[in-house]
Amino acid sequence: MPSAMPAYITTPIYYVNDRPHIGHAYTTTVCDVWARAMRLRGEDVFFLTGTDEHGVKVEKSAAAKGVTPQALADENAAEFRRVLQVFGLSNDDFIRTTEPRHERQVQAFVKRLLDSGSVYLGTFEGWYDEGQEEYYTETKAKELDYKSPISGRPLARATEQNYYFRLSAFQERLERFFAENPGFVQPSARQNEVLGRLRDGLQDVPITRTNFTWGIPFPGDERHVIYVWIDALFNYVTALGLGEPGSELAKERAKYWPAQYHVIGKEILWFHAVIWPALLMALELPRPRRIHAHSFWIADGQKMSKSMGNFVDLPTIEGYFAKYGLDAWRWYMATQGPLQASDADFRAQHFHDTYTSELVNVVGNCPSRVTAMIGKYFEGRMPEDAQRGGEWPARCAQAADAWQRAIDELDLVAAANAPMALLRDVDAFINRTEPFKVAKDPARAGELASILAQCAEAVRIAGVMLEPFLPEKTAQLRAALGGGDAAMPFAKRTAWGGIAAGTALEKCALFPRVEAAKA
Ligand code: ME8
Repeated sequence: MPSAMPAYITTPIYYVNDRPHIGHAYTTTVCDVWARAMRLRGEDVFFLTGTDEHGVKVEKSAAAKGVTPQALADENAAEFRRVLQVFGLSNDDFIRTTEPRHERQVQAFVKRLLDSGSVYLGTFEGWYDEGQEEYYTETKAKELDYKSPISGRPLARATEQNYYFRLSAFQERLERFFAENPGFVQPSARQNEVLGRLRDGLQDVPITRTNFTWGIPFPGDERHVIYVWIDALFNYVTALGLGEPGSELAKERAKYWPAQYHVIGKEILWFHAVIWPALLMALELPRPRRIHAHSFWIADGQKMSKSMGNFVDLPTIEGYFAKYGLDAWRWYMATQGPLQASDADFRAQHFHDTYTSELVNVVGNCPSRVTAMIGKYFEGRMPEDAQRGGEWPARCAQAADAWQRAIDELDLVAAANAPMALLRDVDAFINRTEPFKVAKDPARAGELASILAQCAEAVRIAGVMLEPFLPEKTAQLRAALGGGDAAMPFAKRTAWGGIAAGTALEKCALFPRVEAAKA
């Protein structure tokens, strides 16, 4: 049964001054696996991604290329869109912050903040990190030795009149909110960081800029443009039409708010865990249910960075697709990635070993063994199981339960492990019952039929749970096991007895062995 609460999941919106790389692919794939899993459960899912197109960085990159910021944004947004297609990602919309629907609503929200007194005009004296477009007070700048914590470049002295968001007024409400929602930020190590910084006390934040023009004009004072981060955070609600209640967009999509998950990298946690909830409080809108801040992919033990130029880039990723297939890439992202509190090292050899030990040796080999034996001993027809599954129905139900609980927690490793453990159990069952020996004794034909029917059915059920991770290969597996209605809800699809006796089954080979990567 679809639950009454729709499921909304978002990625960060990506800067268009950069080409898509493993980091973008990663977060979007994590969200895609979750979105597919929730659809499989029959939930009403909305999965959003998009591009963050304003700000001084885009303005500067465009100037360096001799094109307008809009032209640069158009080109790179198109590239991000193309990449999503190549990756087979199933997002329901792609929002761009230069779209009129977004700009109009951001202005409407900022106007509301101004009218309610949450935004005011003030003067700032302090330090500015140009690369990050971030301002620091004297105290903070001193702590940083007057250098950007990100790029290491010197901070610039700045005096500016700006509009400010009264963040300080939300100190107590935020503290209460965190106390009442202990799981708001995941993993918990990240929540502790936020709480620590919150205890230092909140200061009002400037939310406009006057030193460049590539941004959304501040309503009523067009010398100012809205700070790119404020503009960007609102994408999560402008895509749903929340800034224009009563609009067609809102009628269709307002039901998706609040988001169940904002999935982000840990470097942008403060904006999502503190500034965003405070903005929503000021607007009297519900807060998202969870912020999941994952860690980073690093490469061969080193931080990937734009300046080092060692990001696993698109051509490299496409090389993996060519060699191992798209599903193998998704599997590595989802099961070996930095979803929790530690970084994950991307290594070609590790990719290869994971492919071989999990996809070739288990997900590929187990169905191949089972369908081959059914081919050999039962002319490729699903045998009749007089034991009605024996202990397997309970074992499969337990795996499906574990899978569901893991998906609720965005624990993709545990969600992948549920069907993997099932397949390993099937392998162990085959090794223990030795159907190839049983087959030699005609008196044991019934036993043989039960063993293989149980294996085939357990494999089918594991396949359902693997669908969000391996959409292409599990479609092949489904076809080999006689098809079945992929649109049925998860509970029905994982119930025992989906393959009727007599159904024609085909031998399937899902993951070919691939030669080891060169060091
Ligand atoms: O920050 N490992 O955009 P962005 C894993 N526009 N994930 C990584 C990664 C890595 N090494 N590097 C990047 C922005 N990411 C803003 C966001 S949201 C309202 C505005 C992923 O293009 C990760 O999700 O720099 C990170 O948060 C995001 O890319 C940053 O993308």
